[in-house]
Amino acid sequence: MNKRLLALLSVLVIASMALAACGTTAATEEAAGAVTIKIATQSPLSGGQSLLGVAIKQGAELALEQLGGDLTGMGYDVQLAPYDDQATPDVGVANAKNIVADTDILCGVGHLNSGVMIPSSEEYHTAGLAFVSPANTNPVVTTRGYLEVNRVVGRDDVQAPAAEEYAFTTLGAKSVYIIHDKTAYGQGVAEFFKAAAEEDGMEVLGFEGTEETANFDAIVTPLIASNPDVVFFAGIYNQAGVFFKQARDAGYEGTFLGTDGMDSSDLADIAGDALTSGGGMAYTTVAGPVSAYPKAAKFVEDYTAKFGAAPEAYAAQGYDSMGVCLAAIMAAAEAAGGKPTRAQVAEAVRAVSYDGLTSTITFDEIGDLPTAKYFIIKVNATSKDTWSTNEIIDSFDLPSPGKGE
Ligand code: ABU
Repeated sequence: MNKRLLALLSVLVIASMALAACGTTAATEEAAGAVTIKIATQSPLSGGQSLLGVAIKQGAELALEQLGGDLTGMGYDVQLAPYDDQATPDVGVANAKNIVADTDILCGVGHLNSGVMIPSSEEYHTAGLAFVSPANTNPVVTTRGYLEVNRVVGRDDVQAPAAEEYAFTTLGAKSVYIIHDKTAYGQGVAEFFKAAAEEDGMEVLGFEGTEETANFDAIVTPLIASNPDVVFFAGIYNQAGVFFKQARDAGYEGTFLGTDGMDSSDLADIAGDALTSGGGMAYTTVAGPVSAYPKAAKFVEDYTAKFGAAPEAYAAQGYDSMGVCLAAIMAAAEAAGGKPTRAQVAEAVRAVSYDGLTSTITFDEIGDLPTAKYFIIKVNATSKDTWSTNEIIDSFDLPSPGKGE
């Protein structure tokens, strides 16, 4: 072999070694067969909170179908990997271990419940797997400062004081009875509300945690005796609805209040006219009705056509969370020149600027929206099919409180 040919061969060998060291390109991956990328969802797909959990999964599924084309065009087979956390921490963590063990999963959307997200995300963090939460509002979700944990909604240390301000200033309430569901979400919300009420000089006549779901006599009896102006229920609609009905039937005439865990049309089916009789019912939320988001009109049409029912709360946020995952994977794949690593995707999620249905999504240094939207909703519905008649009383944008100490 002459010297010139030898030199050319050396150059080719060095170039191919350099290419291998940089990772494979999408084209070479595709030549070897379609390369799979999966995006997980985790939310309750069964049980009493599944209306919201299914909405998250379906929102994400629609986004993958509508927005996954760029990655498919690069030769990737992009798949949804849905998991049912049953709104239960142990199930969420067991699923999380399976999710992180599947190396094709590069990003995730979930959960509904902060009490499930907080322990499950320890697994995501250890495995370097980015998750985007469409619904979790407990501050601890992000204040641990994990790169892999992000959310597209606001926080309970903002929405619970907003609920208290509504009770104290708008309703003129002088006394409150606080009930929570003993979860990270419910207890956290209850404590934020209580602190704000005490600061305003509102009388806190009761502060009870309960996991009861059927017979609330033990709480309703002292509540009726203390006759608070408002009852603040910090928990989720499936439990709250039963309680509201029993408290109204027992003669409570004041106002029921809650936060975003109330935002489900199932609440109206469970509680019926307990929501509109007496002083009625109102709640704060971090996920407004889809009609509040000007860019969501086509989403409502497409979602309703595909799934046969209008989107419930968090469906649009599920869509946006999937949109963030897809945009981040795309950016990371382009930068890497091939299938990105989880670490590259996690960095890309944190750096994203994504034009979503609910806002232009960027994350601060702990994975919160720098500014989030909050709503106060008055309930007019007494059955599922009239849930859309609920009224937005107020909405405001407030900055994230950050990491705190
Ligand atoms: N914020 C939605 C409902 C519950 C949660 O964060 O646990």
